[in-house]
Amino acid sequence: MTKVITYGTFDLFHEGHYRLLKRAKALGDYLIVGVTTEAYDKTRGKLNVVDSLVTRIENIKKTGFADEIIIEETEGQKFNDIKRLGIDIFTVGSDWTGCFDYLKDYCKVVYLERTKNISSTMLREQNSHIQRVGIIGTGRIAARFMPEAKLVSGISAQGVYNPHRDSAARFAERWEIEAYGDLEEFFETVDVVYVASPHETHYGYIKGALAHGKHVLCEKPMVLERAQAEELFRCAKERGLILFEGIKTAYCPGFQKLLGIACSGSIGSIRNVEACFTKLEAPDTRELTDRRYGGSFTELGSYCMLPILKLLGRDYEEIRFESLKGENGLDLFTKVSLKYPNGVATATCGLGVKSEGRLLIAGTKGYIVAEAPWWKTTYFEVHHENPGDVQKYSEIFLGDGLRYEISDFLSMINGAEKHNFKLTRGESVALAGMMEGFLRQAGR
Ligand code: C2G
Repeated sequence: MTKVITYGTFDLFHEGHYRLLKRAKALGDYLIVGVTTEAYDKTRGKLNVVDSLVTRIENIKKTGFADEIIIEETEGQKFNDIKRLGIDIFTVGSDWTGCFDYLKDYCKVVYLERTKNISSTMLREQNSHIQRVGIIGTGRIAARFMPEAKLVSGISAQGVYNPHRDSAARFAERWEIEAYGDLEEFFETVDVVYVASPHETHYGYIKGALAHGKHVLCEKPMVLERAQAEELFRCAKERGLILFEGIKTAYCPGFQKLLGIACSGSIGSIRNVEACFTKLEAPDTRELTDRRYGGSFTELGSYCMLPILKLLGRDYEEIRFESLKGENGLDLFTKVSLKYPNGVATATCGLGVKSEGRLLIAGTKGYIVAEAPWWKTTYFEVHHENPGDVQKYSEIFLGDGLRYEISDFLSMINGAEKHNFKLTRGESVALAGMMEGFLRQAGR
């Protein structure tokens, strides 16, 4: 008798799960399915699991493919199960290709092709919660989005669009999704859109996606003009759609904790915020060669302006940009100084100058400091006049951190949260206005 084992969460049970189990069963005579517990999913960083363990088990039972169902509770359990249960074949979807090769010493490992198209009919009949996401753009950030989206339950990567069909095809092959070179066809096949194309193309793509009735998650900076941001938010509101700017820091749990403490009064009234983010880039990267939209402020300014807007607000009296430019006129280093009625702030961004990337929040009773990479906040300290009076805080930050914004975007779509307080529309509009002011001053 050939014994086969497979594992998964099997949340919001769909066609991809069904086909996986069917083919797993066909690999042998006896199929064991390991179902993850909520606690295990939490430790491996899977967010938004909706169905209870009982429901997920029931759904697997209903398929009739499983001869036995076990619970997966810990990391490293697979190895022990294979030994204990006398398994011949371990199988899982090809989105995990290579990840379980270490089990090859103990049994055969088979990666079954991931189901690309979770058909809309099956979704309508069985489950309306899964959002099929289409990705616009095939660059580095789009590639980072893929493994992160996989760890958010309720979203399934459907396809990618790039006017350069070759790029779309290569990306699609790597991530086992569909490639689209035709925007109309792309919009017709997906439920939500993730915009990860060059900055200046965001406006057009968002407008198109909203016109097709799609919710949009857009990479920062969402747009480069205040009026464009206002128009797009208005358009989304009129159509009952979510338009969401993805500045990952805004959604990560550590940054939320930091804001909570900063606003709790423990450092008194906030008077000064200094945020610095520098990242040395190779000279041939888009950030340092796109003469119109590249440079340090358009690239990193959203991160640095975020804590300033969150803590001191949008009503600054003055804003001043000072840049050091490279030979092609792009800013390699930009310092933004803001003056508020009761406070001051500086944002420092660098692509060609390296500095201490730190977030410092000074108040009338103490200060908070978070060292680099504070934009992926995992640790910060609260200090007071007495140098011995220091509180230390840490918080989890999983993977690339995009999963937090994806998870919040989904919650908004599903109506769980009415307002995106983590990054409000007003704050996104203000950021677009700053980008506009900066580009105008730079003569671009
Ligand atoms: N799957 C698939 N096609 C899809 C979606 C999922 O073939 N469109 C497969 C996955 O590759 C996996 C199974 O269905 O083999 C269950 O998927 P999930 O519920 O997402 O579970 P996962 O996080 O992949 O768990 O220990 C857990 C396992 O390692 C994998």
